[in-house]
Amino acid sequence: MAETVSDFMIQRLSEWGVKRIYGYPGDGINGLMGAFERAQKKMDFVQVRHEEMAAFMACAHAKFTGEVGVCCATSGPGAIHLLNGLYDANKDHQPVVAIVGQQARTALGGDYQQEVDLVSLFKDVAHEYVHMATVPGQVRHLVDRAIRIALVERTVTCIILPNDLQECDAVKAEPHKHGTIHSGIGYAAPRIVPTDEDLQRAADVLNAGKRVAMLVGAGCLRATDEVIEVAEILGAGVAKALLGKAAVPDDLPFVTGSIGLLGTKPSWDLMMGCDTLFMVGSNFPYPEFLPKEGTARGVQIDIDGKLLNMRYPMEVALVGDSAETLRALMPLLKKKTERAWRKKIEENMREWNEVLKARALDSGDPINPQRLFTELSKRLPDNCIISADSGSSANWYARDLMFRRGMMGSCSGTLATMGCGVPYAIGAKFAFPDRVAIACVGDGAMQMNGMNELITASKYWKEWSDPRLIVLVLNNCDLNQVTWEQRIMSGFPKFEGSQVLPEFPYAAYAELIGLKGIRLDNPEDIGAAWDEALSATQPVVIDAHTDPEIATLPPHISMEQAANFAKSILKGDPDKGAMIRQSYKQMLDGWMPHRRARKHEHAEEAG
Ligand SMILES: Cc1ncc(C[n+]2csc(CCOP(=O)(O)OP(=O)(O)O)c2C)c(N)n1
Ligand SMILES: [Mg+2]
Repeated sequence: MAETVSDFMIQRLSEWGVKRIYGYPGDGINGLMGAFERAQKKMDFVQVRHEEMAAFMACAHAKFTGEVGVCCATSGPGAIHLLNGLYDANKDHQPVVAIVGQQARTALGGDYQQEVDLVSLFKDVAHEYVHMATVPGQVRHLVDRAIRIALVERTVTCIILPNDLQECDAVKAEPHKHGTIHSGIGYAAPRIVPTDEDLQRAADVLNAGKRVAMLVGAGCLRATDEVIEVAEILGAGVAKALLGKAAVPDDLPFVTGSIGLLGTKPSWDLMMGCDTLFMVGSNFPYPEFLPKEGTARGVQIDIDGKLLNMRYPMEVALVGDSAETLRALMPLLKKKTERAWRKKIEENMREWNEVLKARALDSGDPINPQRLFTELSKRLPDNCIISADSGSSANWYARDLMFRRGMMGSCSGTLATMGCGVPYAIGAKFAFPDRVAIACVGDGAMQMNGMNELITASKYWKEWSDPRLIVLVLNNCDLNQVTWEQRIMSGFPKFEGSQVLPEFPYAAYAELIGLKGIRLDNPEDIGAAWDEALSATQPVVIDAHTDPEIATLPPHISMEQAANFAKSILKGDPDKGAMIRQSYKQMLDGWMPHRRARKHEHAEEAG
């Protein structure tokens, strides 16, 4: 059989280094599936339960490896299903290529079955590059450009392939004549560093500052040593945006952890007390957690000039790669000898760690979710990869897990979509089969799609050299994050009609599909459950029955938020008794953590 357009496409993708494509079949991509079958050694096809999951996994691949992620889907419904996962990649600036089928060229424009205007459909999410092939000779440059543009622009691109074209004979090279394209393979990322004069301007501001606060994001994930060294020179504290959680280890005393609604109090104090804000590789959105305009001088570095000077009016805002730029900056920085600011930050962190401890030790009904995370934190295996879904789990992931060097973690940072937790962890297992992956997911997200994707795990786990994939389900029978947002942001009582979730036996379900299930409803058993899951020889679901009345308290509560909370009680929140009790305990922990933690310890000793 002559090589088809589809064979050539897969060959070309593999020459670009792509080894795996996540997808789901359909007659819009039958030709492509035939080529996968013929290319078995060259390209893996990972069959998911839903095309959106394929896009999440491709996004996870990009996030955890730095390489391009690829997903594919059939025409019409399959292509439409990809969208949310592709938006997740787009908003978090990940290079992902989507390959979608289309009806036959002869049928297009004929209101044919499953005919959807895919160029228009993908025009927003893949605005940098979306093209439909109409003749075989286009395929070479469509693949080359889709991958290159995804990498250069750190974005989503899309190739649309009509099904009849997929089975045409391949055209590897067009004749050397007018109107043809002759593209090639390969992309090497450039070194991007600001000019010497601009670096000096940045250094002058940073050197003049007495209280420097660094805020680092996803752009610093590959700049760990540089961030630490610059922070040491500047005597700065380092706060981390959610996607930058793995950028610097949490065991350094000047790292204040997460920032924002799911942030820490020391990050809040760092931002409110600094005289100089140094933002590197972050597009953290919420202004109320940054210094008030005019109270601090600002320096920013970002690889993407479009993201500069948007969140805070910076005095010096430079386009540059984080690691390269910080390295170039170091010789221009003067070591700060006055260390009072730094001491204060470290003191705040010591206090805060007590608060976290005390809050996690508060009793819950039946389980205080924070305790699950602090117990996991002590046991995190080296080089593990953690995902968190959108929901209350993102708060505990951000605050209670202490990352060490070599670990990775992610979530849907900018789109903040539910449903990414389980597919991200599966994507992590395919990319790094020898590492432990742990997904922290709410019961809403499990019911939305996590449970289905566990079937994908049950299909593939035996292929992984280390089978450990652990899914922690926060089973609170509630869409808890939103319940609390309704209470605190809007002053509405919990609307049971929208918030309460049906019960479901997640552990039993895991067993049903050949995985291990651990049902957890006693706080005394948390440590043992983690030990069991972490030593399992197959994927595990921990079905943890957690208390929905433990608030995901922001690090700083405004008067308006406190008033809203009170309003939601006055308006008759159905859970007000437990909610007031739990919130009171958690707030007390914030005020006098030492006394509270000691009390817990005594109580534990007493029995
Ligand atoms: C696709 C999608 N739908 C709705 C939301 C809004 N939302 C954010 S968090 C959340 C609740 C999540 O509930 P669950 O998964 O049970 O986690 P919990 O907060 O209860 O721990 C909702 C509905 C969203 N972010 N994404
Ligand atoms: Mg829930």
